[in-house]
Amino acid sequence: MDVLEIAKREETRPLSKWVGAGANELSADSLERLFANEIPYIRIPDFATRDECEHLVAEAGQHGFNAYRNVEPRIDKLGITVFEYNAISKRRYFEDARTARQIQEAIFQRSFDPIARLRGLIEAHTAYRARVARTEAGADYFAGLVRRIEKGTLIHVDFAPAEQEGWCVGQVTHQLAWNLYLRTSGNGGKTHVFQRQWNPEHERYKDGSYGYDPAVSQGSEKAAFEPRPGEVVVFNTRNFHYVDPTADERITVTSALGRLSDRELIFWS
Ligand SMILES: O=C(O)CCC(=O)C(=O)O
Ligand SMILES: [Fe+2]
Repeated sequence: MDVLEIAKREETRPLSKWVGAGANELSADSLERLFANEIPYIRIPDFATRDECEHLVAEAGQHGFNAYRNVEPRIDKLGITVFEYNAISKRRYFEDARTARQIQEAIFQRSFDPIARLRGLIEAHTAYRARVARTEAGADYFAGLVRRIEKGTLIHVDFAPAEQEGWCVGQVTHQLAWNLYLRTSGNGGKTHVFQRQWNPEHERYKDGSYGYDPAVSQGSEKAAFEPRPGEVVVFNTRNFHYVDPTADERITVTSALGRLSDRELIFWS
């Protein structure tokens, strides 16, 4: 093999290290670097005030949380996810999405709407338009769970092209998640992100539910952050990631944020 060919191979070898550190502002540049997997996350400090966060928690508390099916350790949430409806049906998903949206509207109206705020930031600081995902037939997805992850998560990825075959959200080219941290504790609850993106050969590490054997992340750099109330953190969920258990409460509002084209982003949960 000649030198040129070796150099070419080096170029195409997947990165195992971040090129840069996490960013502290959402900009056209930081967002592109997140899509390109050059940086581990974008933090947006003071996205919401403590008061706004507490109001949202109080309003969400008026409604019943439910646990993800077949997820251990337990994760509670308000709202629905496409992932759960793989085992039910698309028709039921869009029926249930209406009810979930009504409940969410009631909560956001009495506190504030983090999706509208994030969309505003994206459209002000980048060239993308952002909207809640919708089918070609005009059915709206649900976006924006209120979620309690207090016992931690397994190592996993969230990547619709691999998980949501036949759903239009499965057409995204890149997938991020944003979490607005409403309540956190200084005691645990860190989020860890590996510089390793899911590909089909990783399926042999799958543990039967949504988690993967930790060996899947061997040899890749890891970044961690300890979230603070009021901040939004955005990261690329095609990377393997997990959350530590916490001794106290850990509540977020969250959704996926996918890139459909070089102009268009969609939200869904
Ligand atoms: O709660 C977090 O910090 C991240 C949870 C997670 O796995 C995700 O948003 O995809
Ligand atoms: Fe995740």
